[in-house]
Amino acid sequence: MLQLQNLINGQLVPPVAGHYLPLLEPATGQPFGQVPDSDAADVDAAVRAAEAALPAWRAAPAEERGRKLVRLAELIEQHLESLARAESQDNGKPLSLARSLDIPRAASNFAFFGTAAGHFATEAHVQEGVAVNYTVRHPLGVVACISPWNLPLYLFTWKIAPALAVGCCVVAKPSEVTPYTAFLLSELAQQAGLPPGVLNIVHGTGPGVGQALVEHPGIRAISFTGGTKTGEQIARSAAPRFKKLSLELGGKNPNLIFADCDLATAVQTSLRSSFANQGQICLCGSRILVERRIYEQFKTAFLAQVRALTVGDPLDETTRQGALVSEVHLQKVLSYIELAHQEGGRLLTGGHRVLLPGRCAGGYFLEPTVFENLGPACRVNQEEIFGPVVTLMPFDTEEEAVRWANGTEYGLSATLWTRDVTRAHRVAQQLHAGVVWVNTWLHRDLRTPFGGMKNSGVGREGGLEALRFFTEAQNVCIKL
Ligand code: TXE
Repeated sequence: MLQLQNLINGQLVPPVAGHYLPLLEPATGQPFGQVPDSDAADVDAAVRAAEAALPAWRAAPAEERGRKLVRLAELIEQHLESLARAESQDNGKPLSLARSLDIPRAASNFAFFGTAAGHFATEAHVQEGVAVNYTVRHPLGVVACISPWNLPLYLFTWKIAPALAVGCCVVAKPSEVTPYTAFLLSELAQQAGLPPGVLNIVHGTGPGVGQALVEHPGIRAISFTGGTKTGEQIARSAAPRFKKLSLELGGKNPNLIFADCDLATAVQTSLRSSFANQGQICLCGSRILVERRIYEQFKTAFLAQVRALTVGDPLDETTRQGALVSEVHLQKVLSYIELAHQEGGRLLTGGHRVLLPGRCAGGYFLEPTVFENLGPACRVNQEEIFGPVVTLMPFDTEEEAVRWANGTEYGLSATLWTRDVTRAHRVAQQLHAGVVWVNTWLHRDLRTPFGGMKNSGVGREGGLEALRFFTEAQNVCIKL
């Protein structure tokens, strides 16, 4: 049976108290390993190792740090297949998706921030004849990176890479639901030559080791991705200790589809933005608002594609919908399907658990599901479901579409389909969303800031914003 371990001070070690949690495979419902159920003692050992490694790591030239991160990116690429299989086994996503999205983007994170560190400019201001002011951006020190289960290695590395690039040392905690690839990264980090203590990985539950990490006095900043409720809890714990926070939280993202759009592309991309990763991506477009005069046309074409999505064994190359991450999460999503019926929704396709034969008989599978006839204010259109469930709504005016799009507590992303470039700019800038895609979805340029508005988050990750987050600015003034 696979037994994962913590990475502390460059060594793979068991949890101090010797407690473990079971690792379940979502596609089968069967245990395939154990993960440490670490506690405050493990966190303390990790923070002390990070503190010991910090002086040399932060003093190293950015280019030297960067080379190790780029080496780690190369090792991830060399182990792409084994990492993709581990990701698929742990999370339930199709192997094809782990191979094409999750693992390549984890490598890109290290490659991008490994080179960005060398281009991390600062600023100076000259007061002619009086003084020169320049800004020094010092690494914060030992920081915590905490990530969710939906894109395990992708989001884990998305935080770790910029922190290491600017000279911080990291204590990282992956989700206890999908820790496998984070464990495999521990082994690659050692091969890449990261000095002991620079990167430490502790496994365990949120309320257990996660809370201990957030509260530890040696942690200067917390970069968190996960649910809005959890973000609230972390902010409450961090506030009295004046820790810097970056919170990437939930979403309830709208797709606005205008009649002048490229309909075939809008349908095809909406299929991905609705159901990729079984709808378990915070950036998924779960509310599809369609201009009334093409509503029936869009609906017919969209439903035909949804019904063609194969729900199956994630290891099968033809599978487009794998398993949801856990029985608990599957039941949560099924409860929202029941709620949609109660709120007057008309089920257009899906809506049922899928029982597969063979090795996947005990897996957590669900049909991709589409409802219509639900108003913008109902709970199904207000609350994050985080599964393969979307709603279709016809709108009559641009103003109505923008009002509905903005009408939730979230503001993470939005997708806009129109050929009218003036409308694209006008509507995009009215949307309360940290990321707006026009005629595309999930396109990422790592140089750009990423994050949500309203209850979707605080702070920005990605690009120079991420590097800046892990530093604190000092202004030096020289009198002339
Ligand atoms: O989140 P949880 P999950 C959101 C997505 C969904 C959620 C799903 O919208 O709501 O994440 O991921 C740890 N102190 N996003 O269920 O439960 C926990 O162990 C410290 C948004 O995993 O919040 C796990 O490692 N840590 C995002 C992590 O927090 C605690 C993109 C997340 O757990 C803790 C992806 C505590 N008290 C998913 N409690 C975006 N906006 O980009 C839990 N944890």
